[in-house]
Amino acid sequence: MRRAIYPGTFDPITNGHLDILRHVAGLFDEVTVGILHNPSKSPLFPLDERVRFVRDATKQYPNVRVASFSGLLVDYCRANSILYVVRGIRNPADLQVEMQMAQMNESIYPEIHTLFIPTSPTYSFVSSSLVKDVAMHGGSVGEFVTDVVREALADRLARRG
Ligand code: COD
Repeated sequence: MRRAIYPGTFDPITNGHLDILRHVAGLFDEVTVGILHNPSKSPLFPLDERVRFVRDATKQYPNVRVASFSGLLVDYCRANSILYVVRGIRNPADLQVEMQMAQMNESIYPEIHTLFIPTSPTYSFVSSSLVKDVAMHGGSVGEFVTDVVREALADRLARRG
């Protein structure tokens, strides 16, 4: 079985992430969206909410599963017989960082390979950070995230007063 992981923080998942996933779901038998659980970082959304957003956004793909992981990505891959890591590339700056990560991962676990997928121009400027920033300042983010995420961002905003 050809297995891949699409790892990330997904705080929260955006339509840019989903655009990459659409391609990957057609390429592999099983794709795991691997959500990093890193208690030392402080994401806006806790892990269980990020998992819920991704589950909701990927429910139309029968071969996509959602999991969280902590520790090294390559250790998760080794333990789950995953040989491909998929990453989205928005611009040259992404590529530079991603090349370094891919080479580090491959030096630790030589069986692992990273596939880079260029983002569609429609989403090349979208990031989780910018979406949060726009939402937190009262802007509209409906074209960048799912309805579930948009509502959760609005809810956060309302709770902040
Ligand atoms: N269009 C297309 N792709 C996009 C878009 C967009 N608009 N926005 C983001 N993406 C892509 C990113 O390029 C990335 O490929 C993926 O979506 C996930 O993005 P993020 O921002 O949610 O996730 P990251 O980049 O913070 O994830 C980093 C990891 C969690 C993968 C990394 O830190 C990791 O592997 N950590 C585990 C510890 C480890 O193994 N460290 C050693 C690394 S060498």
